[in-house]
Amino acid sequence: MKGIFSALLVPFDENGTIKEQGLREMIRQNIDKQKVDGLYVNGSSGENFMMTTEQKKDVFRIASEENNGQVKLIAQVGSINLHEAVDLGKYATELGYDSLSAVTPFYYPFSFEEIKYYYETIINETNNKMIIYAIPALTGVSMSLHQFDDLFQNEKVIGVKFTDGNFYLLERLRKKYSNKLIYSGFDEMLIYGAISGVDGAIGSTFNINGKRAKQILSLCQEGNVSKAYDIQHVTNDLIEEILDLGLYQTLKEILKMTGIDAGVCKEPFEAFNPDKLEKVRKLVSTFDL
Ligand code: HMN
Repeated sequence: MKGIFSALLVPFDENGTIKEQGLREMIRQNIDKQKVDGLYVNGSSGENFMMTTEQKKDVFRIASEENNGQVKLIAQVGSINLHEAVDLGKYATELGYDSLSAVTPFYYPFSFEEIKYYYETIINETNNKMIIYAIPALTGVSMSLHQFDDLFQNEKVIGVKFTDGNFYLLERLRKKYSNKLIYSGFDEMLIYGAISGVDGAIGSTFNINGKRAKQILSLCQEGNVSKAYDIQHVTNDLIEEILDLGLYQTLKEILKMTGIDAGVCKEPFEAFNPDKLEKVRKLVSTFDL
């Protein structure tokens, strides 16, 4: 369960329908071209929170079929509808997913006891493993070290996807929990996570730039931080441009230019402005994507 996991993008048509063939191509190129160690299915990058339950199940099924046991699969099932989270968790468990993951429940200011109940319910009802998905910038939920201690007491909680810039908390977690998996969540800060000894990383840009991410992680593990920095700098030149142009839309345009039927984003994400296509073309050639 260690290494680089792509947060799988999902191709949609203009009506918000999943483009199945495009999704299969996306999975193939992640495995065959980016050589990722695993896929994080139905995360933020998969526009998960905008899909129907049936669509989420379709994505879980298609990813499992197309992967056919090649790389590790993590199913993000989190939802503020706990019943949906359990239903998706059972479905992904039956499909053989290696672990579940669930975003902390968001929108309402849930107490920590409620958050803990949410995780325990998903774990008990599915009897699968759980990776906590902490992304305070989007959920507003910042958990303390003591709250992680509490969640980590459950042996089914095998780790955390740490999409946060709080490297003090990351260091404390790493020191205390050598037995838990910690995944870095911000691709542009991968090197800091890697220096802190994360086990892996989960990110959207790995769909197109997974090979560089693998290099950053392994160079840090070998102690060659200076070389890892060189690659992080190139990576961040790319990510900066992508963030300026619009994250998920630009990732999909890049993929289309490399022959993948990556579709468009779900509304209300805005459509990609074709005037910017020339910039995307330049990224593909400059960064050899
Ligand atoms: C997911 O849930 O799809 C990803 O794991 C989320 C991942 O942490 C990404 N975060 C978001 O998209 C909000 C990052 O890869 C992020 O896209 C990247 O670092 C660019 O900022």
